[in-house]
Amino acid sequence: MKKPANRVLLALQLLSFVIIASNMHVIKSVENTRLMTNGSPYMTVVNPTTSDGNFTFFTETTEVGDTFLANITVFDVSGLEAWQLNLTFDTTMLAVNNISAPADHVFVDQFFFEGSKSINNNVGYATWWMALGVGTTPVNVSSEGARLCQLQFNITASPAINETLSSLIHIVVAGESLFYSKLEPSIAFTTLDGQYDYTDLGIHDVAITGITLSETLVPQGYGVGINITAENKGNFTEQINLTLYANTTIINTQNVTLVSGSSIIIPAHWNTSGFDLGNYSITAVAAPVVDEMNTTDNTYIDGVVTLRAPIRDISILDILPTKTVVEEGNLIYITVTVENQGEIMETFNITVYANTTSVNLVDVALSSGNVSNPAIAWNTTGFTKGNYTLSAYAWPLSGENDTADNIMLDGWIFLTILGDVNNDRIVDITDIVMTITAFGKSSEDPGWFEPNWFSNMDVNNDDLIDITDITTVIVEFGNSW
Ligand SMILES: [Ca+2]
Ligand SMILES: [Ca+2]
Ligand SMILES: [Ca+2]
Ligand SMILES: [Ca+2]
Repeated sequence: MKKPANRVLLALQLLSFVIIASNMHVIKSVENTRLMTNGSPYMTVVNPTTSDGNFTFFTETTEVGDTFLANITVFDVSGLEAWQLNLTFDTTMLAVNNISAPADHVFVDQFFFEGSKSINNNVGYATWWMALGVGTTPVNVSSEGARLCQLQFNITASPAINETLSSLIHIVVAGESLFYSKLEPSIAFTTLDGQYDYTDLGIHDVAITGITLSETLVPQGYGVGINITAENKGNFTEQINLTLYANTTIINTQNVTLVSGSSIIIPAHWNTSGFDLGNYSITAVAAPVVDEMNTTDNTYIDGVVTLRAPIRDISILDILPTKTVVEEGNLIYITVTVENQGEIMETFNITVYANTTSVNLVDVALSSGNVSNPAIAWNTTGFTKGNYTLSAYAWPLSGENDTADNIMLDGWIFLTILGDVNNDRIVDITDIVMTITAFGKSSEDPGWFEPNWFSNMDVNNDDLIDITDITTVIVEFGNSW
């Protein structure tokens, strides 16, 4: 395009125009997503991508060195013959690479001049101007708008985590600088600056990174210790809601707070009571936190727990009557020692027999590994005199394999007449001597039971051998059967 000398002169004159009307209204708000004009002249910084004045970027998709375009656009202008632009920006985060005239710029169909472009990325401004040649028709711009020029910005700084770097892309107006933005001939106009925001939102990312099982072959009903390693891979303190599954059944939930960059081992416990026998895959899931993008690492599947049938085994260890010689019709107690040798709490019955006759039955509740000594009463009323072999039988449990130890035959009891402490069917001097010899013994003394059975001389069953017992045997002297 040719630039005759007289038009250069006009352009130079334009540069010396005085300050335009001082009542211009500068619109600072950049929250609009749609440019609103009211029919009066208007100059704006427009993001060609969004068609508004906002230049919003995030570190997820934009990095230092990326560029973006900004249009300088005017609306509702009549008789435009020249424009001049001074645009400022924050040099700590932005630089201008270039100012150019887009293919549809406002003077493209006319004969025009352009000034030299001035870009200063140290101070932070970019200036340019264009003017129509003499004899050309001034341009009218409708509310559809027309572009004056286009700038390419370069992003030069990155925000810190959770920070936003912001800069106005500011149209300098009269009164702010000697070189300011103008529309000629002396067209008053309002402006809308661009708003640049570059934000690092930070990352929200929690993860489960490990599962450790206390054991993998477990008697059903036993507890399983499960340690879950949770990690906060993001930039914020997070509340982690953890759910543990055995196959698809929730077995535990946890809630822990974890600061950025840290990991923690969360101990959990699975009570396997009520779960069927078999294999269970253990899964830990951390619920996604707000704005979490990477949720694939929130689920961790590791380890199989096999629930097996618990071993059930009870055992009779001993039988001990309070005495071996009993007056016919008396009540005596037989202490049965029983052990739960299995893996779970058991409730079962023990029957005590005299020879083959059941004399009593008791319920026993016994936790795993423990021993109990129930004293089982035998009321001998109705039993004929004579010798009875004692036995105790613990009724086998469902699934109990070792039943050989559930029965024990041990000891005997002789039912006889009162005073026959040596069970030879007669009350004679031997019984009297034995009772006198045991005088003073009590149930606290050694030999009360085995091996001496002093208890047999306690004929009135008051746990003490005294004159009453001796007198009783003397009174019964001579009786026999
Ligand atoms: Ca995650
Ligand atoms: Ca057994
Ligand atoms: Ca005797
Ligand atoms: Ca006594």
